Amino acid sequence: MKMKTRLWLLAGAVVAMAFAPGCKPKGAQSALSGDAASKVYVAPGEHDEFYNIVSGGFNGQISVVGLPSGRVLKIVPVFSVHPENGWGFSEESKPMLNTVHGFVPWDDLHHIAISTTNAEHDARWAFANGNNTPRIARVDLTTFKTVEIIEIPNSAGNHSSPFITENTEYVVAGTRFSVPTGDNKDVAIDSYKENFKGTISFISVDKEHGNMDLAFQIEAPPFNFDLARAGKKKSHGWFFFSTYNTEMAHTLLEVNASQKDKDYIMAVNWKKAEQYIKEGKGKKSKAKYAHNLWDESNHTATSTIKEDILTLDPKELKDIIYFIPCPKSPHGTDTDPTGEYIIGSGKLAAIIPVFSFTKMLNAIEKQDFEGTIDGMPVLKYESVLHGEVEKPGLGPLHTEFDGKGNAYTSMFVSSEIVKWNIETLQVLDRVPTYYSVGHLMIPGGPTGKPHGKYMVAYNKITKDRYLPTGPELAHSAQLYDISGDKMQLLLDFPTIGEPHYAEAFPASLIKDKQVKFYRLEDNNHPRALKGINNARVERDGNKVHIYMTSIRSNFRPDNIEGVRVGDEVYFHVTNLEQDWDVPHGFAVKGANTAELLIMPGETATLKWVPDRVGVFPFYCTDFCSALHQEMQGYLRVSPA
Ligand code: CUK
Ligand code: CUA
Repeated sequence: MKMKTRLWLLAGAVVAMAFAPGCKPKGAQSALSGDAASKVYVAPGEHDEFYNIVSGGFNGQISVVGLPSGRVLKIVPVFSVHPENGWGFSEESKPMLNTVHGFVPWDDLHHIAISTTNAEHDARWAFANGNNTPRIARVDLTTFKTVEIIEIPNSAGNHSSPFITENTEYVVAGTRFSVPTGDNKDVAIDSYKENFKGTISFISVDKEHGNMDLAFQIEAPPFNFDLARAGKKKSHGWFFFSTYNTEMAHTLLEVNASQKDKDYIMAVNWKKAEQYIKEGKGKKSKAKYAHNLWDESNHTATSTIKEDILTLDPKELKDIIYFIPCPKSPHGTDTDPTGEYIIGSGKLAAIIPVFSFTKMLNAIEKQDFEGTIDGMPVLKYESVLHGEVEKPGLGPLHTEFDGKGNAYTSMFVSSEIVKWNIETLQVLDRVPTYYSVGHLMIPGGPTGKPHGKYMVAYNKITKDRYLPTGPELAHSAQLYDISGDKMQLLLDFPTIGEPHYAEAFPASLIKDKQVKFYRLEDNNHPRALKGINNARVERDGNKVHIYMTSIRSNFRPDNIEGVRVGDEVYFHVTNLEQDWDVPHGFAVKGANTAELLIMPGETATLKWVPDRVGVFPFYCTDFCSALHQEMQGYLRVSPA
């Protein structure tokens, strides 16, 4: 009882401080060191050492940042439309944002997973989650383009994703919000415990092309699942999900989901689950989901609605799920580079528990359980525990690793990062962050091969770090040198959107694999042109197809007549350039469908239904040559 009161007091303090964020960490000196500038200076013409792939949070995008400079290199639309390049505006790209609810062009993107082989970054793809309308996207890192999005059925609040297994066999997603499963969901909300379910989805990834497929789902109790990690090396074949709201509350979670001193880490034996699926033990059911694929050969996306699902029920198959008690409302689990240690980050806990994979296996073998949940074994905290990090700070959220036996945990409430030794559990160093840090990132940090040179803190509160820009401020990232014993602050840099997780990998992995332009002869778009000769206008009923070319510095055709009010006009613009870095833009006065940006060798389509008579100029929006300003034309619209 006494224990409980203390935890409640702590929880109260945590909540109170969480409502007063942005206060400078007390007693903490700025860790800025004298030679910081030279360590982040990337001379003009030089390249950064690492690509940092950063989630954009509520903007639904990914930004690509160079490290150590902090320079933003690109913004990639993922669960968003993007006025910079016409993504979500062109007819070809719209299907990428299709869902069973129709076109959903904005979502909330929190986490990045970079593909791995043997638990090391191969950096072929970046995976990212859409939280709100549950989706997982795959971004091709040779084009930095979103090439696939798969919707996740039987899920809501897809926060607990994407996490990958060590050879990118699967991308995995857990439900934040449990929901009634299947397509028929009209049930009373207070029938939560009976009718709502958690779900863990295993999405297979094709080794060669990366294509995703919903392989199977595992039913889970209606807990809220938070961040997870796959086991690696010795723990390859397992998955570790943090859970909260194991009270199974469906209202006022702030209070009702913080009652118990411990929630759980849910350990999933996915190799076993995979075996059960192979043995035909999956139950067939239906729930619709969209699967959208970008085809680089015709520069066009297609969206397919699927519905067949295979589900495993761990109430019957009792050896796929085990629960490890974990204090308190954990926000994430992380597995160290060896795969032996599993770290829980209870955001309301006063310690950081470190679990041992070996001990977990022993406990399972000895059937050393303290009980069951729906028939699934609950292990004993002490028998799985390696040890606890004491007094780490307040509000532990996320942990990364340097590959030298150390872990680094972000402390949201006390605004600091704490470095500790995984074996001895001793706190070795702490540095303040300005201000409340959410995720932190070490290049290669979640893999078996971290590059323990830099660490980045992605902070939630910016306050006074930059020139003020009205009510909305850029979020702040901070770069630290972690090559020595003490962490040293090197650089503050503003970020795009609200970064949550990010990953980084050596630029050498991909910089020579970048697609510079698309070969015209490989362009299989049905409306593509291979040269200027076939530029033309074709009418098909009320549809007008304009086969247009763009090359420095003209459009053909550039005087278009014969279009009538109410026609569906399709501008199919092929960029004939065959050189790096020569996109052309396309904009028509009054077109409420916006603009295009067309890469060299690519065809893109702008659809517009003119609603009035007139002559409408169009022009290229991307400064492409000395005669860019001459790159224009007219569309005449006559009465219907
Ligand atoms: S969450 Cu943002 S700080 Cu969405 Cu990964 Cu932890
Ligand atoms: Cu083409 Cu400007």
